[in-house]
Amino acid sequence: ARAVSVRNEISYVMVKPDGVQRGLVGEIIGRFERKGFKLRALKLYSTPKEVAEEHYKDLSSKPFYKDLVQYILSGPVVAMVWEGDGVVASARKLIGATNPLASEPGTIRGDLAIEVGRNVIHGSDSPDNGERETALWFPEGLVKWDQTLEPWLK
Ligand code: FUP
Repeated sequence: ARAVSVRNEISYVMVKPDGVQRGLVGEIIGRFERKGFKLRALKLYSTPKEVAEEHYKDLSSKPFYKDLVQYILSGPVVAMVWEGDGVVASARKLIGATNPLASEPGTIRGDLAIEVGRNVIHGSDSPDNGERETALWFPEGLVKWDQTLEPWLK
């Protein structure tokens, strides 16, 4: 039997406006589904400016911060929360390195992007940030799954 986890780890994952406009939403969601994580929230979303600024507040002193916020506001995003043991680190592996030219082939950025300023997808960088970002983007809360699911959807 599976060990009882201390908490259900969640990652905030977002298809950025370029990914939505390029029609990559299905491709990206499919990779997380096939990996086996559990989808807990999903919406197509016109990001409010305050949410974009809060999301990237740790980068507010960076020279690219203004362009980054403008990019995130340039069109709708697909906001998601994925759950599972180790989902934060695993999602980062699926996503690949921040700079798509340095991302390994087989990763989302490695396969689908070339520019750091248009890198298609976001994934939380720690379980704490998974919680923080989820609360920011989904104040309405997550969707509960029925507890009688098949065992591969833990
Ligand atoms: P990541 O966690 O991989 O999204 O990377 P960071 O948190 O370091 O950066 C957040 C976003 O800032 C990146 F997705 C893209 C953008 N960025 C730039 O535009 N230029 C840079 O030099 C670094 C990051």
